[in-house]
Amino acid sequence: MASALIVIDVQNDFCPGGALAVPEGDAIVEVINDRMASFETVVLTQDWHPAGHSSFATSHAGKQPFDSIDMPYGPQILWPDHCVQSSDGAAFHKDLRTDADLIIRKGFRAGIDSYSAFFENDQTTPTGLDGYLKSRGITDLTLVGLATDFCVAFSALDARTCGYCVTVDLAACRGIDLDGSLAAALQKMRTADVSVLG
Ligand code: VGL
Ligand code: ZN
Repeated sequence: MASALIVIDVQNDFCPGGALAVPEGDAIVEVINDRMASFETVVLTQDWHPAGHSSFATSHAGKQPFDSIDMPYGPQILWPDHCVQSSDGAAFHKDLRTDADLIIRKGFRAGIDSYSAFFENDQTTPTGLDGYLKSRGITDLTLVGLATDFCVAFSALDARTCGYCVTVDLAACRGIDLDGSLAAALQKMRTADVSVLG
């Protein structure tokens, strides 16, 4: 059994003071750094949008952040501009250990969002992470990071689809919780046999 720690989107824009701040988003940084010591393989993900990305409310006339729209691939929540490529907001939290084996960027195509570390929001376009992990013989994943109810949950569910044994460690996650999204995400993960700790 080979396992990897997947650290989702621990970036300035998701921390207090950031453009899409997750409450207590920075409180998990030291917890995650500690967890890294227990894994031989560590992967970081980085939300990485071009300016004017289609997931930004500012790209749609008359829309506000947290409105929903229909995209060709399905419904999409609109967000404040965040994690714009090479901006300070897109950088990892300054205290996060970044000596990882792989950093995978996602959400870099203008017309499609990518919550999951495995597939973009069309649920079809792969990011390449599955191939990386499988070719290294990794079978078990522990997911931590931001936000529990979006990028962590979507990644965990796709990881189950890809056949991994998946744990989400809630002590090292924080959620956005938009209209009950946190409870719904926890329920979906448990139903999909994700081991939800905490
Ligand atoms: C995320 C909303 C938009 C996340 C990323 O990391 O959970 N949420 N982009
Ligand atoms: Zn994003």
